Amino acid sequence: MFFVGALSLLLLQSTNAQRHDADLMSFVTLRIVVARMLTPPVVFLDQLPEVRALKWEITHHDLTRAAPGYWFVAPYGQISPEEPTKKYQQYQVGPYIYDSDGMLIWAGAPLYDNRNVFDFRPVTNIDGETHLSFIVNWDIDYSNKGHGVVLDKNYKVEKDVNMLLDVHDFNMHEFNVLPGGKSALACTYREQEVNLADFDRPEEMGWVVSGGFVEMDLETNEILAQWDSLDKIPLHESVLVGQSDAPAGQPGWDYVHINAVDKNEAGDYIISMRFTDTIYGISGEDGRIMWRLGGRESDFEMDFTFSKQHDVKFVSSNGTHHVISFLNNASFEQSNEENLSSALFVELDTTAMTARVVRRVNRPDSGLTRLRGSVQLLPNDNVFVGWSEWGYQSEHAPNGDLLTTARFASERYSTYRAYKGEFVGRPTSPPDVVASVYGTRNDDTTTLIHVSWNGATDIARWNFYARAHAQGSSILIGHAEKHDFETMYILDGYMDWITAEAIDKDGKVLGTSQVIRSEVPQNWKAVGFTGSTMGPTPDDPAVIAAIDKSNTHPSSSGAKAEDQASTGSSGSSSAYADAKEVAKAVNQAYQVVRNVGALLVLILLVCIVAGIVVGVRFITNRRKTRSYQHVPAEEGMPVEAIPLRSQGPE
Ligand SMILES: *[C@@H]1O[C@H](CO)[C@@H](O)[C@H](O)[C@H]1NC(C)=O
Ligand SMILES: *[C@@H]1O[C@H](CO)[C@@H](O)[C@H](O)[C@H]1NC(C)=O
Ligand SMILES: CC(=O)N[C@H]1CO[C@H](CO)[C@@H](O)[C@@H]1O
Repeated sequence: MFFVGALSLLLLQSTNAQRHDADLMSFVTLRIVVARMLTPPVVFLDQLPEVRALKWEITHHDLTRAAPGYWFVAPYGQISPEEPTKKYQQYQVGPYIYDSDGMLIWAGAPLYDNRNVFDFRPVTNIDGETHLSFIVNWDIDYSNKGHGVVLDKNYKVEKDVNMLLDVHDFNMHEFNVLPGGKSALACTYREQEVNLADFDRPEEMGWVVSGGFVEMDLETNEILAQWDSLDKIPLHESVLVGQSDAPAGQPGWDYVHINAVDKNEAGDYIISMRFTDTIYGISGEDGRIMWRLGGRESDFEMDFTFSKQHDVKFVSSNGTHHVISFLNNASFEQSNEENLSSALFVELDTTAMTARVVRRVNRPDSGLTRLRGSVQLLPNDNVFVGWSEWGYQSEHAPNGDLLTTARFASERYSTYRAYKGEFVGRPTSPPDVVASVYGTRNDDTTTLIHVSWNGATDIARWNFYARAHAQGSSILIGHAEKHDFETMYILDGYMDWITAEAIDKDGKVLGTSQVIRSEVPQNWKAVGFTGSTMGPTPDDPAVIAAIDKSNTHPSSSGAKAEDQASTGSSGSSSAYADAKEVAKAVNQAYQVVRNVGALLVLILLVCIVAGIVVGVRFITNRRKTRSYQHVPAEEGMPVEAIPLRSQGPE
């Protein structure tokens, strides 16, 4: 009777969960549900992290000219951390790597327990390898102000720096690891009280949020350099506040809104202030403003305009002549000065004081990026632009041709910045395998294997092995090309003690899973099995493999059936047809389980009415399920205003 309850709960849960999540991927290997029975009989459902990565909508205009590499994004629903009671249970926000077809490579959400991260990027300037860096959001209980993290290719934390200053949080805009990886730049926001003399009101005081940056030592967490706008950028440069505005209380006028910082080889800095429409060159020697580009007090003769810019970076610089890149969103929440946003590459001559646009990439859908965004020059001279909202991003050839556009299938998420780059990922945990066995007769069983390896790149195919018993030798039972994050493999027979082996394109073994037992129905009779109540016993894979070699039974192995229609890239068409048959059989088996389950819901209800305690965690699971619908958005609030002001914990 109790397995009945367990089964029904499982079924209820899975049907509920599917309602509001068509825009999310789901996986067998990353969604592990274990039903355990104890004496006295109480049903537990242990649910490990469920990873639900975002799906993409992608248009490739010319994939042949796209730069090699993966996409690095950090989707979030709302910027501020959520209260524990409302905490979003499913793992969708956080650092994610995809390939250019939107295939998931790494779901990093479990690493920081579903916390928001920002500015997730590949870092190539430390040594010969690609590292990963990002900012982890502050804790809701304010036990941590957030931190900057660098991971190695094994996804191990290499550097983890805290924000030591008197600021509210580790600001979300920038974590810029400098060449060599010894230090990194970050933005700071500070609440300060100022005299309004600059607005000809010397008798008045008001609060402002100043903008600054720090250079932090990644080893010691020491602050190597810091700079703040308060005594450097007067109020009247701001386009957000005016001469006659009433003074503000805390947190104060967000009068500059720093959103990017970079450093050149000469040791000077470049910063972007969104609310002065200005890019500033800051001397590394004494912190003075060397020049202003744009805004009310531009020092340059310019052949262009820009406003509300983001992600200002040096492309090249020799101290006097610079090429810089930035996103000219030309707009913010309340108004726009231009009709569309663009990525700009500008050549600055700081001797003649001229600024010329050398490259412009317009937003492909002619829209406006009012918030956030990023621009990245790729090694092959393509430009990769993150337009931010809904993860909209595009890649452009040197001649301006649009190569790819993509966005999240979901409008519930955005990413602050988006990056592209090559990366080798070698997780230290083994591949994840799940196998299950179905069947109605002893001679008619099917084994369904799912395998994935979160974060592993370069897997070309999977080899599958089984054993006749725990100590049996491992026999190759088949292989499948990897075409998706998770690979499904179906074969005839009851295979057990299964392992999966990840193989790269040269045939090298990248990693091997642990030996796992195949899951079987809790009650074989209930799923229509006609043989003994004990169910079938595991087959000897050596026998099955031998049959396969003799080629009398093409469907028994080597046939691949994937979730989506197969690309038919491997296996003969007859093998594929056979695999489809097998897949159908398995589906029917699922169907049987489902129908049985529906009947059992009734029985379950009877149990509950009778006062029998079944499934103490039913309520818990319902709450988890419901939170699929709870996708927070900061309604009615200017998104960037929320965590960026140095407010105390709310
Ligand atoms: C910097 O580059 C410009 C243009 O390429 C060149 O004219 C100038 O002499 C260079 N300055 C230094 C200090 O190398
Ligand atoms: C923006 O678009 C409108 C209508 O399409 C046009 O009349 C206007 O000139 C454009 N403004 C700019 C600054 O390009
Ligand atoms: C093309 C362009 O950049 N347009 C506007 C950008 O923002 C500045 C300053 O706010 C406006 O003056 C430009 O017209």
